[in-house]
Amino acid sequence: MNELQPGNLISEAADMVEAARSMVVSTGAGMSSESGVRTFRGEDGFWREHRAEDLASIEGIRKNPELVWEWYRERLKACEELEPHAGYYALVTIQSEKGILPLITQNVDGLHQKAGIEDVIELHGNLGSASCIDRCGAPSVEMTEELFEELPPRCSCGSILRPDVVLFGEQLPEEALRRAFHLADSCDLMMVIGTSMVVYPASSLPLIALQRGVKVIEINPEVTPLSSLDGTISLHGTAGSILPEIVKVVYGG
Ligand code: BV8
Repeated sequence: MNELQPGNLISEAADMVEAARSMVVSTGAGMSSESGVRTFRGEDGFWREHRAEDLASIEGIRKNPELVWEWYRERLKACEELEPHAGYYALVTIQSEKGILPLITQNVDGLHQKAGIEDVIELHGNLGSASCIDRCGAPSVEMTEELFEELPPRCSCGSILRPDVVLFGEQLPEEALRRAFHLADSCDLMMVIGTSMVVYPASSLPLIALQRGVKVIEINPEVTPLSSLDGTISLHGTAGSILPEIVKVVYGG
């Protein structure tokens, strides 16, 4: 890990962003937290009181349907009511300056797209729809506020619905995963923002880049398993403050 002072780290990261010809970004729940979406394990994390697998899994939904749907209602509201913070728009600037900025995310709240980031690879799906937990064959239903009038929402067959996100123990969408691994395997710089590096296979992406000798810029107020690895430049601060600082050094304004 680089021991330079934060100020120097920002200019070091800025130089790397400017020089990169095939930069890729990877984000976790911490990217959304300054927009008002609680993280899973961070300071105010939702999962501080609950275990991840007890909620974001088929067994968890069957066991705690109301609790899990409360959590998804909170995130659905984020999609509709909350606004992306300055960090998202800093990424939009890099995207427009570089012409392309593939962004891999573990988040399902759609905030990257809301900010105008174009090439978003959703590893764990999104909150667009829900389907029958017993796979009765009824079509998926759109995730709207009306769906939450009765908790948990039910399928026309009477079973409870599950959000069409990737739950623990479920395979990730094939094309999204293929592209994510390809980008980790071909980028010349990876920026990892707001992830605790707990969930696999998302957590393996920066490790693939590091193994190729590619630098990884980490933006996270907390230390993670990524922070101390050779090749990682760890900027210990928030996405909403650090990203605009990097963009200011590289592109002015
Ligand atoms: C799979 C659903 C094949 C949608 C989610 C044992 C060892 C290793 C792996 C496993 C194992 N047993 C099972 C596994 C595999 C398992 C897994 O990884 N388990 C973990 C818990 C050990 N993975 C899977 O099951 C995946 N599928 O591998 O398929 C398979 C099949 C069967 C059996 C085995 C393998 C599916 C994983 C997807 C699960 N679905 N979500 C939703 O509701 O969101 S996971 C969910 O939690 C998120 O999608 C995300 O991935 C994860 C949360 O992680 P983070 O995004 O990192 O968020 P977190 O809160 O943890 O951290 C936030 C960070 O931000 C903190 O560090 C904080 O400091 C920082 N932060 C806070 N504020 C800011 C900030 N940073 C910057 N700025 C700020 N302002």
